Amino acid sequence: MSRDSFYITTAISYPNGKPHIGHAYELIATDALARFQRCDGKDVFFLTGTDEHGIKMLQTAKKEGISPRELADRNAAAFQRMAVALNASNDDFIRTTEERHYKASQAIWKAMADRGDIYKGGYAGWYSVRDEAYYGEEETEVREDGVRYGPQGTPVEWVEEESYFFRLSAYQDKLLELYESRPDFIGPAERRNEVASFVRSGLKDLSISRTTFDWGVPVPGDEKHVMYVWVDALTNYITSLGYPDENEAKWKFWPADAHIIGKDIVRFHAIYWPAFLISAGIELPKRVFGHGFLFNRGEKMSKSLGNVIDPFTMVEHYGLDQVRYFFLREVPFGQDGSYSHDAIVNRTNADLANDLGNLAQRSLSMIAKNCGGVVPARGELAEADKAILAQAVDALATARRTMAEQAIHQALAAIFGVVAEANRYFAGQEPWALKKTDPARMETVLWTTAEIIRRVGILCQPFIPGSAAKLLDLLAVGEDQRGFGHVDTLDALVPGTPLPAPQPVFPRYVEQEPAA
Ligand code: ME8
Repeated sequence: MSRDSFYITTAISYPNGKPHIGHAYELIATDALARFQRCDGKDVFFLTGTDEHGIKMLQTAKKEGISPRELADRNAAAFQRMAVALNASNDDFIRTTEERHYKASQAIWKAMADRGDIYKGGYAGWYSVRDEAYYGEEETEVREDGVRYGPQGTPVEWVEEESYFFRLSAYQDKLLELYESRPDFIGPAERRNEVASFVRSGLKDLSISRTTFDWGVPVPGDEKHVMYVWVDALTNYITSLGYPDENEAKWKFWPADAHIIGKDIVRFHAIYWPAFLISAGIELPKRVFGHGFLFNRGEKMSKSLGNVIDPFTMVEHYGLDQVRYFFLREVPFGQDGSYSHDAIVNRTNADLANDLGNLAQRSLSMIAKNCGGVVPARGELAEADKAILAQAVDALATARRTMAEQAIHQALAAIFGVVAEANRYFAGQEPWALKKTDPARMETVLWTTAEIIRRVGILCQPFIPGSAAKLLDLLAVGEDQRGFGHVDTLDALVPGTPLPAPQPVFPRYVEQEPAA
């Protein structure tokens, strides 16, 4: 039987600058969602990449005195390095300047044109280069500084030129029907309400080509025009699966299970993208999820504002799994979040170093010292042992339910709830006292604790993959015994199996003394 497939994507980032924490956050979260389904036995395809066309790229390149391609090459390499530094498990990294992507973008254009949804006209209206978005006049306002701004607070400029249009207005009712009949299409719910009310207020046809520059995918049959960057950008999600060659093996992953994107670009994914796909006769993705924005102690970060924290530096400073854990646990996925040095240190020291790290270190050291370095003997399990082991099984059920709706923080809360309870269990059972009074019971308690660590280690893999692997290594759990199917068994840790010498897995963050 073939395994169920699961396709998940991040947005593709503009490589007009280096990656920032917002990009890292989206990649880490999507990676956790992808790894979760892999651990649960699905055949997963996970895509990320860079969105290299558009006026923003062109203008930045001009400012730096290089070509847009040089700019794209330089920064796309940094985004690729970031994916490696974050231990992202993406199966492909797409760059929209690749040949395969030109092919896919021109094919979807032709499919929409064949459907009669593309016509030539003239555009006159407002455009935000920062958002690469067209806005209706009623969405803009002139502020005190005399500059006109769009709804995301970025300046807009007047554009007037020959342009192809997509008949978006013809899709208004179909889109409303879609949001109605598939309430899970857009998440979280507040994003769905925003999108639906925007669509209800009326959709105008969309300008989908430009003639005043040539940095983009040429319009098939009229090479004076290049495609509007969002037409080609959105197409990346099917380029990677081999579109338009639907015989290509990877096409089985379509439709996508989830597009994970930031809340600022939900409009493109929940309005334009389904309209393009319906027009081109392609199935719709199952879900578009708009996560929140990260703020540095409450301040919005952006390349243009220049208050960007480098994800590489952050990982080097706090440790990769510490950064991954902090963002996934601390910020309810879907809401905005803030980070600060103190919040990262407090959260990771409390949950990783103290709760999980100490529990593992204390129990495994006791096993090394008192049980001859092998998996302890398991006597009959007491109610307390069974209760804590059952809690890990419940946490898996909770994690499955919450991860299916991208509530990553809730999945982690359930898993670390087990860790907190396991600490109470360990303290309450006092295996160090049992050593003298009831050594057989001590072994059972240590076995149960090791078994809890095995279960938690398996459950933690999607979120903190490197550290979870170390924990499972310390328990000599085989590589093929680490899927979620192996959580609910009492037969995995076989008494008498030799264990490696215990090693601390989660170092405590210690504040450095300021230099004298
Ligand atoms: O929007 N916090 O690219 P991009 C959290 N190329 N997420 C953030 C963030 C922050 N401070 N800043 C940005 C684009 N993001 C387009 C996407 S998809 C076909 C094309 C998120 O480099 C943002 O919401 O501006 C988006 O999902 C992703 O990072 C890339 O942003």
